[in-house]
Amino acid sequence: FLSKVVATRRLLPDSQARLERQENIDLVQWQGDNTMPRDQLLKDIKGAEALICMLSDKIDKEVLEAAGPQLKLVTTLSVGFDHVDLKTAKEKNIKIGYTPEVLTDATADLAALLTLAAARNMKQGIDAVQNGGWQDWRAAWLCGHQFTGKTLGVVGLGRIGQAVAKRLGAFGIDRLIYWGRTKKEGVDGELVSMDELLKDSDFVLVCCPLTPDTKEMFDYEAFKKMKKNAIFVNISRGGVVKQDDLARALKEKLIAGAGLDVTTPEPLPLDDPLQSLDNCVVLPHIGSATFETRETMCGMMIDNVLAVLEDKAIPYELKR
Ligand code: 8YV
Repeated sequence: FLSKVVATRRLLPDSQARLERQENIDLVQWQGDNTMPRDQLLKDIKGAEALICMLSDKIDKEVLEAAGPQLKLVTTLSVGFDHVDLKTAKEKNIKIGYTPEVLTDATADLAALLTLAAARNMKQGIDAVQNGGWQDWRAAWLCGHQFTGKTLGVVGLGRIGQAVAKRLGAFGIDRLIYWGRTKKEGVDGELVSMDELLKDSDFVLVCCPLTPDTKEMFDYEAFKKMKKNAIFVNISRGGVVKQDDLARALKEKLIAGAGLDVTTPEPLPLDDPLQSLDNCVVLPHIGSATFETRETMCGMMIDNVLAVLEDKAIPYELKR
């Protein structure tokens, strides 16, 4: 007898093959390159025992109810879970699977890349080379900001935040300060107030989850408190930033630059004010996108599915 499993995407090759090999699974999988349309998900999820989903799928009450009472697991290809209605899932006794830890290095690498790119005017540099702006050499042309002796402020010094701090430490960062709910033991950094972090940091790195507390915490007032030479980097969720305020702050040169892997909405529309700012580097939410990491993440989702179908504890469960 077959268990229905819905996947809103294809997985990486090894994991895809493994999923297709499972003889006890009736796999219903979206094959398109784009996000599985919501009406399709609402239809397909009916009768499913497990759902394999991703960040761009909104797993709200309507989806969980459309599934029916046999749904046991929602497992997501992410460490973030702000796209899942945890409250309804709990009420319905649906387990949540996620992919912590394995994406720390890949995401921290990308955060370092974005910090460097924003600090060293990579967007203007590439544009100059490609569009004829590289004509002459001037001493001050495309000068950016160096790390040596500077202060790094991390908002949310969890696993990823610490891994980014380690990477940027190698570039000469002198002082690490952070803001968060708890003091981190064994970390060579200082827990400070948000005001202090904004005032003292040369690089502000956002690595915290999106919650009602962190929603739009970076607004015009926050950017106004930052240094004029500050570089703002966000690899968490677009929702922690009031994006129009960020665009305004960059335009008015309240801060020097920004590097973003996450925006609101995603994809970022071509006519969004951030697109035309040469001091804002935007990447399309690819923090965990390395072959190694994504294959591992896909494998974890399958481990979760196989466990739940055998009524076993799932190995990568979000404990609530
Ligand atoms: C996602 C992410 O995995 O893990 C997260 O929370 O934001 C990314 O690593 C990726 O966008 C696919 O959902």
